[in-house]
Amino acid sequence: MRACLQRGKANDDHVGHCAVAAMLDGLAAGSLLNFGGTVPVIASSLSLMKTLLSRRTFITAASVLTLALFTPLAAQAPKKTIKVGFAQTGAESAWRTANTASMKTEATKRGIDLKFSDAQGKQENQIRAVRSFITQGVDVIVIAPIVETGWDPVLREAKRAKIPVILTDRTIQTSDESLFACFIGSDFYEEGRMAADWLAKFSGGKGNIVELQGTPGSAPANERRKAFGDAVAKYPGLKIIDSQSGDFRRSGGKEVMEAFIKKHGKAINIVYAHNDDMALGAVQAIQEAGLKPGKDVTIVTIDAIKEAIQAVVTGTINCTVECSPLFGPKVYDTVAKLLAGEKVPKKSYNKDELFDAKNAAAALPSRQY
Ligand code: GYE
Repeated sequence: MRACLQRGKANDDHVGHCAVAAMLDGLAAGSLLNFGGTVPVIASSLSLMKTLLSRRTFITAASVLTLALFTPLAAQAPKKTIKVGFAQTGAESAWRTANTASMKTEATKRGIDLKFSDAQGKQENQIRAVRSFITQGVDVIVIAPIVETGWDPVLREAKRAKIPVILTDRTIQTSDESLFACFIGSDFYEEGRMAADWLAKFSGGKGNIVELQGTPGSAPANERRKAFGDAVAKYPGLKIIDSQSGDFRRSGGKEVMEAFIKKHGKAINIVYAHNDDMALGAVQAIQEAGLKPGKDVTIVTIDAIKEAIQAVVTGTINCTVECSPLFGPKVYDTVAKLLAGEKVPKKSYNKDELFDAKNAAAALPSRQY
């Protein structure tokens, strides 16, 4: 109303507009919101307006007011587009490609404005992306943290800007859990345990193992390594004779496996890979060395991408433990809940399965990634 007066335009329509604006001001302030007390206030306001305004202006003003009063509030306010910033690790594996696709497709489906950043495997790029999301004023930030440590400073910046952070896929180490709203991912320790228990049974508790580790310092590499080590320690006949990182990449798995074969030759009975891409790289290296993967060398791995399940059916991989990358729907459900002020579980994990020669063929046709 004040703005109307200051602008100083005195024609009838403008005054009428200002009178309605004043009443809407009152509405917004809550004075007219209670319908029990609304009628007398409206009546007296209307008679005051009648004396002040021309008939034409009054009719226009009154109908605008009626519309404003009886249109539901939700219909009056234009729906705000939710902005989400997603700091992805990179594109190191088929798992990652499926994860990115799930996040992008689901955002489009829901009309979410997704700001996507690919950190190309470097934590500093991810941190820079998070800072830029803060500057852009997104509603929620989602991070798939490449490594576990080093996140506190940038998470503090997000907290100061009052932007909730969802960690997805990989966990972090922090002394202050209030720096993130929640974690949505898989239980990597459980995956490593499942792989080791399956192997213990399949091998009869005997064999020399080489391990292909994921990205150094990442939660899945740390947890899958620890769980597998803890479990095989119970079988004196199972020995991990070498362990190197292939960075979750197919090329990395192949190169490291070539080096292992050069070093240990036929002493290798088992490959444990932290992901399918490295396992598929190792399959190539074993074949090129003139050996039969899946027969001469047992291969157990994690992710259960379609190509690995196909390899189980073919017989070049023996077992793959599932780790679903399809987090899009769950992440955006959580975004909606956080923005509505609802409580969400601090940590939620997928339930994962295991595929070997017994169930791989049946799983193949419906596999989504
Ligand atoms: O196993 C691997 C990917 O963090 C769970 O990262 C993810 C892992 C997944 O590149 O294939």
